[in-house]
Amino acid sequence: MNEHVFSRRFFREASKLIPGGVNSPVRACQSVGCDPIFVERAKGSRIIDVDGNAYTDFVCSWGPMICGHAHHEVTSAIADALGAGTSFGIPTWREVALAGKIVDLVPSVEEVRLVNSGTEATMSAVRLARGYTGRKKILKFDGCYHGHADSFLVKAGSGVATLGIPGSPGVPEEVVAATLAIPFNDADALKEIIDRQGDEIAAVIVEPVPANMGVVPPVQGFLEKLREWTEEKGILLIFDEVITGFRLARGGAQEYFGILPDLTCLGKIIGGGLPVGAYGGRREIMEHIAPSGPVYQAGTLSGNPLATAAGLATLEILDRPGVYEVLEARSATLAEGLEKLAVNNGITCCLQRVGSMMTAFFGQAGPVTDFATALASDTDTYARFFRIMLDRGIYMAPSQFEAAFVSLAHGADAIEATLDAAEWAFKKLGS
Ligand code: HOZ
Repeated sequence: MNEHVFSRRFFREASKLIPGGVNSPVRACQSVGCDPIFVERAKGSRIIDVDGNAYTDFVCSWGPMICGHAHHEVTSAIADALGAGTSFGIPTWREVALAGKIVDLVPSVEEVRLVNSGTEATMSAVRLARGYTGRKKILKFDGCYHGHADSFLVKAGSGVATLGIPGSPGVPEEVVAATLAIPFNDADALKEIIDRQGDEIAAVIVEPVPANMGVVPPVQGFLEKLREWTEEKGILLIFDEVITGFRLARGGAQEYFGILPDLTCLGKIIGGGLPVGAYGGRREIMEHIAPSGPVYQAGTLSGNPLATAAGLATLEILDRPGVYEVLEARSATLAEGLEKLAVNNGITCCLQRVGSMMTAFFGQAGPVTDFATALASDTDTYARFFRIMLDRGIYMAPSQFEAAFVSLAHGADAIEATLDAAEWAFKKLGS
C-alpha cells in the first residue's frame, strides 16, 4: 500500500490557497474518490511523487509528453534556449522554424499563428471564422471539449463532464444561444441543423477523434459528410487537433483520415511539455488575422523561445522513421491485453483505441459512440479501477471521461507491468 503522507499535506495546504486545491479541475481526483498525488519529478514513462512512490504514467500531462518525461533531447534544447533569454516580445528564429515544421507536416495548414494554449487556439480560430464568414453561430458536438472559452462550455466534455457541471454559469445567454450542439456521430442531426441554420453558422468545430469524453472514434463516413456538408454551405470546418495533432500521425487526424479542414487547432505535443498552442489553415483565411487583416489576436509570450525549443525538439524526434509504428504496436499490445483480461475476469468493459490513445469504458458491453453513451458508463467501477491501479504503481486518468496516452517511453516492460496490475485490478473488481 503506497503512503501519501506528503501528498496529503500539500493537498490540505493547496486547498486553502487554490480553488479545489488544483490549477485545473481535471487534476482533482474527486470523481475517483481520493486526493491527488503531488509529483516530485518524472523521467521516461515514470513519475515519482513527493512521498517517493513511483508510477507508470498514462496521463502524460494530458498528451504532450509523447516522447516521455524529461527526454534528454527536449531538456537540452530548452537548456540551450534558456541561456539566451526567456522572452523578448520581438520575433525569434525558432518561431519560424516551428511554423515551418507545422506547415510542412500538417496537410491543410499553409499559415499558422502560435499562441500559448489550446484554449487560446480554439478561441482565436472561432473568432477568425466569425470574422471571415460574417456569421455568428458555431456548431459543436456534445461531449467534445475545446478548452474553457465561453462558447465551448456548452455540453462540454473533460472536467465539465467529470464534475457533472450543468450548463455554464458565467457564460452569457447570448453566447450559449450562438453555440449549437448536437450528438457526435449523428449524421442525421448534422444534416438537419446544417439544412436549417447553415447560412448562419460560421464554423463547425470538432475533435476528429473525441478524447475528452473518453476516446470515441468517428463512425465510418461521419467526418466525410461533415466535410462535404460544411463546404456546401460555406461553413468553416475547424479540426481541434490539440490532442490528435502529431499523435495519430505526423499530420494528425487529418492525415490519418485523409480529410482536410479549413482551420486546425494545435497545442500539447507542439510545445513538448511547455505552454503552447497554434491555429492555422488556408492562407486566404489566415490572412484575415492582424496585422495582415482586421481580426485581432495577440500575445506577449506567444512563440516563446523555451516553448518553441521544446516543441521543435519533440517534432524532430517524431519525424524519425518508425516512431508511429512503435507507438501503434505498444498501444495495441496494451489495449488487446486489457481487453483479454477484462473478458477473462468477467468485467464488462469496452476498450476503445485510436492510435496511442485509449479508454476502457466500464459497464459498457457495446461501443461508445457519443456523449450520451459515454455518460452511461459505470463511473464507480472506473473509480475503483483507478485506485487499485494507483496502488499498484500505475497512474491512469482520474476520470472515466478521459484518455490514456501511450508514449515512446512506454517500453515492453512498462506495458507488461501495466497488464500485471490490470489483472490484479480486474480480479479484485470481479470478486
Ligand atoms: N484536454 C485536457 C484533458 N481532457 C485538458 C487538461 C486540463 O484541462 O487541464
